[in-house]
Amino acid sequence: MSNESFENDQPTEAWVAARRGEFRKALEAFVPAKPILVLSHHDADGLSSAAILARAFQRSDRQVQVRLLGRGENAWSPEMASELRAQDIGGLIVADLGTRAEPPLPGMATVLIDHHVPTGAPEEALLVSGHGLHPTPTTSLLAWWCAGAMTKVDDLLWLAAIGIIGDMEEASGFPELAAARERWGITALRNAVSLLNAPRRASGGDAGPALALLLKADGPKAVLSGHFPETALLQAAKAEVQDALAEGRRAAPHIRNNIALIRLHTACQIHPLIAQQWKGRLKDKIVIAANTGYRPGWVHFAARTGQGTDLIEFFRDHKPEGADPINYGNGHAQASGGALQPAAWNQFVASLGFGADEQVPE
Ligand SMILES: [Mn+2]
Repeated sequence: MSNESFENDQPTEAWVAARRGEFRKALEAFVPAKPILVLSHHDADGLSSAAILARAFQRSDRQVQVRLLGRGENAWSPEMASELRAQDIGGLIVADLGTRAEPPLPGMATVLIDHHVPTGAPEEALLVSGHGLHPTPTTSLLAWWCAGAMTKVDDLLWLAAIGIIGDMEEASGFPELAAARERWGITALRNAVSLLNAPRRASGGDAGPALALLLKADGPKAVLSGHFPETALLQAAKAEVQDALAEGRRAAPHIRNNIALIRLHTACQIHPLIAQQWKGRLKDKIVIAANTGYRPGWVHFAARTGQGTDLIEFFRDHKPEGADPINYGNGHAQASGGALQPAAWNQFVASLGFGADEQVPE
């Protein structure tokens, strides 16, 4: 990333124009006769990023496929590498999935679009990163800026807003959000985000219907209206998550020193929501919501803090043996988490000062 286009760390027009230029140039290395594969995260920001890119490629007469990464999946895992090698693609875009030094598929023309704290800077791929900018653009906004290098995307601005709201950057003051709010209405946008985030949080964990809606809807009202059959699937997922949340809210935090630990056991991905809720009530604590029911053989956890603690550093300082760096302590300074197998979890909570009651069977 070049320094000359920074001004007070804000994403200026010059910064955006420079990224568009780099993106356009990176696409020249994609093989035109073969489909482009977009790998993306299954939350609202990742889904909207994938939809923006896929729709822009379609408008540019490029073949494109989207592969959402679901629970327990990682773009840099050996499983994903072999899945990628088995496909005949002309280029790869990795959106909202983090950043590492090595490309997911060495030798493949690759663009990474992301806003998390990078765990390495790729040499072989283009990195479009919002990290370090204030306010920090979400992946959806970065994707929308990049897509503007290919085609007209004004009508897709609502998708960028979906990611901004989904990643809780609503108060960041991006003019793009203000414009989307004016055109599509903030209530419809917020309600759409809530619905789109439901399927990946539900026990089924399949965000496919949410993506399908974003690939064809012309705005948030079309996501919500029921005109498309996927909306009913999202509503059912949301009802299941609401039930799990109602129960999860009854779990009391266990406190040691400056750590509040909340134990959950549900197939729904509610641990980030529970951690977020307790963060507001336990302002001087690091809140960790741990879920033993999300994926068999694993403890998944979300951490939030309202204080100045850097959670990336906190997790580095308490890293147990056997923690996989891809699945542990990444994300943002005030919103992190991960997944540990029982032995590593037990070591982790013991190092925080918790007793036997927080251990899980190994
Ligand atoms: Mn994101």
